[in-house]
Amino acid sequence: MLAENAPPVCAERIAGVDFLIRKMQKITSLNIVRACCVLLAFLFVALNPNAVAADKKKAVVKAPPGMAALPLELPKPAFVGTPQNIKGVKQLEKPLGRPRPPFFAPKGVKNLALGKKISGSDEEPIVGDLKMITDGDKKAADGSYVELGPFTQYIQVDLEAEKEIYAVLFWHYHKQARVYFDVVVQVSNDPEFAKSTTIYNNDHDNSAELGVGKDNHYVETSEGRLLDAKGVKGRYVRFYSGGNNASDLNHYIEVEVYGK
Ligand SMILES: [Ca+2]
Ligand SMILES: [Ca+2]
Repeated sequence: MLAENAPPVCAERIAGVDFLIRKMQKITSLNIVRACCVLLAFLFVALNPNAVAADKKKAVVKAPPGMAALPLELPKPAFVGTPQNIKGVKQLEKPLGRPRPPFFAPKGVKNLALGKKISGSDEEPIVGDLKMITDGDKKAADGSYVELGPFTQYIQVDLEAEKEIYAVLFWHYHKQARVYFDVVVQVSNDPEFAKSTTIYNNDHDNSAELGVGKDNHYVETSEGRLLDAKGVKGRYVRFYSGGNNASDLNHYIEVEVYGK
């Protein structure tokens, strides 16, 4: 009985196995073709001279003659991503979404504020000491910021001589995303600021009575706020603020004044 039925079963099985082998071979060949296509596409993009040139251009922004990028040392970020808790702030600058590009200033420019004397409208801060504002520590942590009283307050750096100022960089607070109000930065040769040059002002309603400002509100980050001071001459730099979106208080972690 079995012997009679055996040949057709065997032939059927062999045909089935043969079909499976051919199917597998077909699938394998298809996968090889697919892998080759991916590899070719990758090589085309990677070795394309235009793509390579564009990549190099992106990586190296050349300094104009006689200029160099400011040698900034930034603290570690304390938060990442787009802040969600800031609502109802008018003229709020959108975060760049990538690191700030280099800032070029004449060669030899350095941070003149490091270790320099700080005075201000609140010489007995609620937290910390004014000298912490130029001590080089820019960390977001508690113990690294100075907390001044509420409403409009200022701090002032004495560079000890008239200097050409090319950039000003400052951190109010960067443990969480915050917006400080009435941020005004002025340069003067007069410690009383009877005459001064304003290099930043985002007091849009003149509540600080220093003039109506047109500059943007911005979110504090570990990159700090970098201002182009365009070579303005002066010995003193004054920083105003009028509270922030979280409280009426004012804070400083560090200020830097780049010049020569
Ligand atoms: Ca500091
Ligand atoms: Ca205001």
